[in-house]
Amino acid sequence: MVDDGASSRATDLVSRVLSGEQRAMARLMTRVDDRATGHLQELQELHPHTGKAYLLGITGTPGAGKSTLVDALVSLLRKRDLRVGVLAVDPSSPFSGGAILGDRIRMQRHALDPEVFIRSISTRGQLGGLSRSAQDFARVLDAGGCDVVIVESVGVGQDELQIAEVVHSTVVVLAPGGGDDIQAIKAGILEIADVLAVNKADREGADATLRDLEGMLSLGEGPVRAGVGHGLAAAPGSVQRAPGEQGDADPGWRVPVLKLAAQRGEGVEALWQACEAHRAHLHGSSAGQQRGVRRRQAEFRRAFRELLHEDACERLGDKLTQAVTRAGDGTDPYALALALIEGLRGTTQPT
Ligand SMILES: Nc1nc2c(ncn2[C@@H]2O[C@H](COP(=O)(O)OP(=O)(O)O)[C@@H](O)[C@H]2O)c(=O)[nH]1
Ligand SMILES: [Mg+2]
Repeated sequence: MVDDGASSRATDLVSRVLSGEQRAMARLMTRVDDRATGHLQELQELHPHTGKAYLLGITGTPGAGKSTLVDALVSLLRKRDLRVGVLAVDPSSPFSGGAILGDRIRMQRHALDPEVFIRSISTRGQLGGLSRSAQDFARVLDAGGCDVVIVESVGVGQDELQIAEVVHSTVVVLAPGGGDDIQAIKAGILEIADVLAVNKADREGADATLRDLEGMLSLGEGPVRAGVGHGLAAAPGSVQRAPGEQGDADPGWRVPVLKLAAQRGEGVEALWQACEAHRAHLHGSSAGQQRGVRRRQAEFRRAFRELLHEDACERLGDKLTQAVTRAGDGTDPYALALALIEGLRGTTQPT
């Protein structure tokens, strides 16, 4: 955990990242993943060069069309000559740490573009792994000159809630039919939406899903407002967040509800405009400032928790391994953990 002796190499790698070299960015991300010696110093060296990129989260039910949307967004952003990073979270393969094949194939037309960087993230069982990787990787992409960093995550479990802490704006994508949208709503992912999108508008059922969604939103905390004019066809509406609602209560922002046909690229432009509007809103509002503060506090907490844990493991060394063995005998795990911590206290305090 402690950085030692890697400083000249670190500086070289960092300066290559700062000059936007893709291979250097990939290398640094791998070093971060591996917790390689010196990686903390490298991240620290990057820090002053970050804060410029717009971090956009795309989440929603599996199969809703998130990757298709990301692909279309990348095309749109490239037309505007923006440099784009894509981080894809793959909770389905916690052991592989590898790329998501389908998404890779889908995005292959961008893969050769030197202005597009695509990387998958897996948690690898690290403490706070997903959000930490997303945050650190986004930082590398930011420092490497990406104007926009898109983080795609599946709206299942706690993952997307963690990701929402990392990004500036969150788009929740739902698709008609199958009841997945209802599940998503139950799982609370609507609460993290800054922009809502119903994809596959080319299919039957999109309008019904939209109506369901509106019904639920009006039953929930936020009153449904009149249409705002986003997306395809008639805009279904927007939602005002209620004060005290879970997540970032932001009474100044109406969550637009958009219709999309990502596969045909329809509605993508309107969706990007809604994201830009949210970005501008965050920039100019106290709610945006508060959100920034909360994001940095969450990041600090994660950093502190992880480094504390690593430090403790390092100092315990063999004692930890022995304790794990003893725990297998049926020893009370809490008593064992407390005893170890008590032992650590002894090592930090002068006798
Ligand atoms: N009909 C239709 N299918 C779509 C649309 N967008 C994506 N799909 C399809 O939906 C499936 C899942 O898409 P994908 O982007 O992988 O979803 P993800 O799991 O949310 O990332 C794929 O077969 C896509 O081709 C759309 O606008 N209309
Ligand atoms: Mg996907």
